[in-house]
Amino acid sequence: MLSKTIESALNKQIRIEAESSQVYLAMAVWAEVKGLEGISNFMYDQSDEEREHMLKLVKFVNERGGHARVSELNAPNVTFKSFKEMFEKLLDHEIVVSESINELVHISLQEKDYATHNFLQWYVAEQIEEEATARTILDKVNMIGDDKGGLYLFDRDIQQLTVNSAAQTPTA
Ligand code: OFO
Repeated sequence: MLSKTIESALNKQIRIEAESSQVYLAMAVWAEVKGLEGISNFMYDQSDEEREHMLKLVKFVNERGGHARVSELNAPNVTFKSFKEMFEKLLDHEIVVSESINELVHISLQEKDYATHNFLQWYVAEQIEEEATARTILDKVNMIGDDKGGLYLFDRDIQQLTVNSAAQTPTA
């Protein structure tokens, strides 16, 4: 059975994951409108993944005798000055999410809730991977700068990145 403290902390994370899904959905839409299909598909996939993260938490809270809360969400940014700015925001966002997961892990230890602590390790690992991906992308975007040809190739390459991360999902 979840303590009220843990239940409310997990519900806060449910909201953050749902907002993450919206953040990436907005990025997917913006990239699609700009004609960059690879980047857009990558963001649509990220958005789906965040929804999965949210659902995993929802199921966990309900299974352990809590009540998962479906709450209102903050609206995401829907426009960006450049692709560079968009990917910077992506990394910033993942860092904020990692901090939130770390805080949740801390609360689970304080509450001596080892089942929740164990469950959260998947999120800890996931955040390491997502931050690393965001940093890799940002490095590439910084190399490209304003070069249109580079952006074209990057748009094609990022589809490969999507394929790789999708291929890892079943074994994760
Ligand atoms: Fe939910 O994994 Fe990133 O934010």
